[in-house]
Amino acid sequence: MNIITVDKDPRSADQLIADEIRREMRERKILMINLISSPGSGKTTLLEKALPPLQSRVRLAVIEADNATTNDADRLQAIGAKVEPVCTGVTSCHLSAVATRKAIAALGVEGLELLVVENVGNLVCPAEEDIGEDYKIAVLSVAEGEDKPLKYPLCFQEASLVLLNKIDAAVALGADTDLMERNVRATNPKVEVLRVSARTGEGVAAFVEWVVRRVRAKQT
Ligand SMILES: Nc1nc2c(ncn2[C@@H]2O[C@H](COP(=O)(O)OP(=O)(O)OP(=O)(O)O)[C@@H](O)[C@H]2O)c(=O)[nH]1
Ligand SMILES: [Mg+2]
Ligand SMILES: [Zn+2]
Repeated sequence: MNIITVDKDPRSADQLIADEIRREMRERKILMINLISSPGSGKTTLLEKALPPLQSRVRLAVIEADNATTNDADRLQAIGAKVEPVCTGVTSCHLSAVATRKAIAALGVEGLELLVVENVGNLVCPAEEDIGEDYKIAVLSVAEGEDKPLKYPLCFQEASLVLLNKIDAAVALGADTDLMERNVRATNPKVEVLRVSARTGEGVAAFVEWVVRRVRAKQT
């Protein structure tokens, strides 16, 4: 069987814009993280738990990308975060570098130390797109099935950190969390993995420390 592969042109217009964003964030010493995952893995719930302790230590803002609705942006605004919603439109399944640049301009990032992006829920395209971030962080919930890292490897290969979420529900779901973590490491042996529950708050402090360490590292 012939398998057709499609490679991305590294000099595409989008890539040039991502490079521009990365340069601006380097000059401004702003750490930019990009949360990617399938729909419903718990990105927004994790941010609802992690942003209050993060906001007491670093100046941050959030870009919230969704197909439709500003539901997630509203949720984060409700906890006092500065948020720029981006509706990608129902036919677009990821945040592009172009849309990210527009959101950065609308937000006004002067004086920030951290820019958090919640990408559209989708295990494929957001992993392919460079939006100029320092780190992609993949959120994988134990409800999704242990084989997901093997079936959608790019998401985990591109990530520097994997948050294994909903561990509070692992027993009820009969999920094998150790196998899931092994499958994550099989796709990316260098990746860091933190087990968390956005519901109970377990592991969220470790995630906050992971982010703050990198915010400070970028400033030195
Ligand atoms: N039991 C449990 N449920 C969780 C946890 N985190 C999130 N949820 C639930 O999972 C559902 C989806 O959570 P969201 O935070 O909206 O997920 P999301 O990844 O932001 O979803 P999209 O933005 O649509 O991709 C909600 O019903 C949450 O309450 C967790 O740690 N444990
Ligand atoms: Mg969300
Ligand atoms: Zn897409």
